[in-house]
Formats: sequence, structure tokens, C-alpha cells
Amino acid sequence: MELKVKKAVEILSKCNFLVVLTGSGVSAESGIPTFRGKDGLWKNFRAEELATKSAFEKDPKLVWEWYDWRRQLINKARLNRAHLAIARLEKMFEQFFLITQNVDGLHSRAGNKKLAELHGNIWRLRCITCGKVSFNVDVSLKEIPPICKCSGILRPDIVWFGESLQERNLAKTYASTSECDVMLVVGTSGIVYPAASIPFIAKDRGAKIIEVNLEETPITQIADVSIFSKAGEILPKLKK
Ligand code: BJW
Ligand code: ZN
Repeated sequence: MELKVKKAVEILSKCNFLVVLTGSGVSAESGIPTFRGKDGLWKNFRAEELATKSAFEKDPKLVWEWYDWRRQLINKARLNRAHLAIARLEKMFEQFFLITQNVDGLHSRAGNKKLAELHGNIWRLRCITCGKVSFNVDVSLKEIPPICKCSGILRPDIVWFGESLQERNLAKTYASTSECDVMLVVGTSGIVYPAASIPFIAKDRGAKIIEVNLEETPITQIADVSIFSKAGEILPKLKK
């Protein structure tokens, strides 16, 4: 493993424009469950029962209870060494961009500013009637489902299956993906599209790919280095 870390550091030392792509594995060491795998969030819930527009329309209360539970977990969570190292990387590279699939907002809490939250943010709410977006920092919602001033139902401002990602986020994502010379991919299973295609696009454009994950993923086949270990252990070493 030390050799792989050394190779990754070598790649990073020649890098001018770094893009980091993260998934839920980055927050796992903060005690936030990932989506898949044996301790995944989906274990007790079927994704299609909760993370779709039709599920929300059918039973907004059930879907909100799940998000309310996650908001409480995230609120209590502390940043881990992977979040801190990624925030530090933004300061070390003049050209830097972070693409995250996480909705927990922990990268911003760690200090990252140049980022796109591809799948939205669990602390933002959006009215299904008037479309108004608002921040809600109350950890536990006072009423479930919460209601907008226009009396429409508020939903989490999150991208559910079958929904389109925000155009603005996608534009920044594809621009940085085609310009970067290294992409560091951390803690994602690489199976949810369009995020899963991002490392492949970067590779096609000539970028080197460094992967940090506990296990092999579809990205492993194109990675220049894959380090199979915890993000919180490896990222501080790469930063050095
Ligand atoms: C560690 C670790 C440690 C753990 N250290 N590592 C093309 C082909 C096939 C299907 C599609 C396609 N294009 C679109 C689709 C449909 C769909 C899709 O991709 N389905 C796939 C499942 C096949 N995509 C969509 O619907 C997207 N919309 C879209 O494309 O719109 C256009 C369109 C519409 C209709 C039809 C076609 C096109 C939207 C996707 C939105 C995804 N949203 C979710 C839920 C958000 C709700 C919420 O958070 O509540 O986002 S799904 C869920 O998965 C969540 C995550 O962001 C996302 C990615 O998961 P992630 O982060 O990778 O987590 P895990 O659990 O999968 O993996 C964790 C990893 O960490 C593991 O590898 C561990 O080993 C590792 N790990 N501890 C390092 N300590
Ligand atoms: Zn409204």
C-alpha cells in the first residue's frame, strides 16, 4: 500500500488542476451510513420507496421521516480526516474543483468553496408548488411534511432517481472534468449515473485517475492507482 500511496503522491506533485469526486464513503468515518453495502442506508428501506418523486407524492410523511432521521445524524456528525484533507487540497492547488454526490453538506462545513453538490443538499427545502428554495437549519422539522407559505408541500432539495441534475452544477462539473490533469475519486461505488461517467470522461481527456475506496469499483479498471483503504487514513497522506 505504501508504494501505491507513493505513486499517487508522485502523480499529484505534477498536477496543476485537481478535481476530486466524492461519494458517501467520505462521510462513513463520520458515522453517516453509505447507501449500498452491508451497512448501507438502503438496507432497511428500498431506494425506490423513498428516493423518488412518485414515492414522495404517494407518502410525503414517510419520505420526510427518513430525511429527518438523516438530518439528525448529519447534524451530530463530526468532520473526519478525509473531509479536512480535501478542504486542505483546495488551498494547495490553484486550480481545484470538488464534485460531490453527498447531500450532507459536510464538505462545505470543512471549508471547501469550489464545489458542486451534484445530488443537492439535505439542508435545503424546495416547494413542489411554487418552486421556492429555502434553507432550513432546524434539525428536527416542526411539522412533517413541512409546508410553504404558499401552502404547497416542501420537499428536500435533493436529486431523486429519474430526476435531472441541476444544469449549473453539470456545466461546472463537465468543464472541470475536461480540463483537470488529475482526478481523485474517493468513496463512491461508481454506479449511479451521470456521476459514474465522470472519471471515464476525465480519463478520455488524458487525466490521471487516483481512486481511494475500501473495495474495487467500475472505476478501478481505468484508475492509474487504486488504494484500497479508508479515506480518512489515506487522504492525509496524499495531502502531505
Ligand atoms: C469507503 C469508506 C471509507 C465506504 N473510505 N471508501 C445510465 C445507465 C443506467 C441508469 C441510468 C443512466 N443514467 C441515469 C440512470 C438512472 C439513475 C441511475 O444511475 N441508476 C443506477 C442505480 C443504475 N440515475 C438517475 O436517475 C439520475 N438522474 C438522471 O440521470 O437524470 C436524467 C435521466 C432521467 C431518467 C432516465 C434517464 C436519465 C439521478 C441520480 C440521483 C441519485 N440520487 C441518490 C439519492 C439521493 C437521495 C438522498 O441522498 O437521499 O444519491 S442515489 C444515492 O447514490 C445517492 C448517492 O449520492 C449516490 C451514489 O452513491 P455513493 O455515494 O457512491 O454511495 P455507495 O453506498 O453506493 O458507495 C459507497 C462507497 O464508499 C463504496 O464503494 C464503499 O466501498 C466506499 N467506502 N467506507 C473509503 N471509509
Ligand atoms: Zn411554495
